Amino acid sequence: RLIESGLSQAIRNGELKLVFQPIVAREKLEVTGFEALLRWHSPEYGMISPGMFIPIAEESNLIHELGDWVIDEAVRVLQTWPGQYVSVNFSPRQFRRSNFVGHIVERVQHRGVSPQRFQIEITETAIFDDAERAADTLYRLRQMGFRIALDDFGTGYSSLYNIRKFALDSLKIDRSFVDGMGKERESAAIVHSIIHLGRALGLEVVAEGVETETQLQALRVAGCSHLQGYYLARPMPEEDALFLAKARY
Ligand code: G
Ligand code: G
Ligand code: MN
Ligand code: NA
Repeated sequence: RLIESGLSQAIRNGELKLVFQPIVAREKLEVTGFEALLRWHSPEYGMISPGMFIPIAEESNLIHELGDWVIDEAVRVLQTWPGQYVSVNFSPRQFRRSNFVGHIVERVQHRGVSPQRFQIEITETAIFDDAERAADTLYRLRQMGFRIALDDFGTGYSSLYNIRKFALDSLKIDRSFVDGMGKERESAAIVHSIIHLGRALGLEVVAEGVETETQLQALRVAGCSHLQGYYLARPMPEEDALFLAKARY
């Protein structure tokens, strides 16, 4: 309750902001896009992680108000970059709202932003419950040119079923596999399998949570098309993202 009313106020009081983490291409490490990540600086409680408040917002309609704020803010910042895309996380309830496609089109395309520069990140949880409806939604979004990424790939249910059935552009390898790569054979094998699968299907494959030079090199050698993680760059404020976007494009 407390967080819920606090959060609603936080939106109005400007306590929320987005930070942006670069997603870079394998070869020359140029920045092709940025993932938008939500931050709440509460004057009362300090920094609160989205991992903490998104699940609470998800329990009420607040998730829509919050989500719309994120979309609008992401679109605003995106328009300052020369060509990169923004990748926005959507929670399952946002994705399942009625007329999700119309809603996104209105907030992005109708503001003169090319859908090719707006990536929708969803997890398998979002598409698992009603696969047929989800497939239809994704198909229509992709028809309009929006980019679709499957986040935390490998941790959800029926992963292989999902990538066969759904219109996607990108698979994001969950960082737990990247983290385990140098530790157990199993993680390394899973990472390699996802990379091969993605390539065979013509999808971009993004390794998340790259934290060391060793991981970076192993992933490049394995042919992973894109990389993201603290070793390359931490999530950064709008000004720094703009600087990087201009420098590297
Ligand atoms: O940035 P951080 O590691 O604190 O993010 C924690 C979790 O919150 C991650 O699962 C991330 O996907 C999610 N998250 C971050 N920003 C947003 C957002 O704007 N909307 C939604 N739905 N989830 C977000
Ligand atoms: O669920 P999702 O993949 O959207 O979560 C993204 C979260 O991962 C963000 O909160 C971001 O801060 C965090 N993150 C990004 N890069 C790294 C990394 O290299 N290591 C760790 N541990 N977390 C990361
Ligand atoms: Mn994500
Ligand atoms: Na992820």
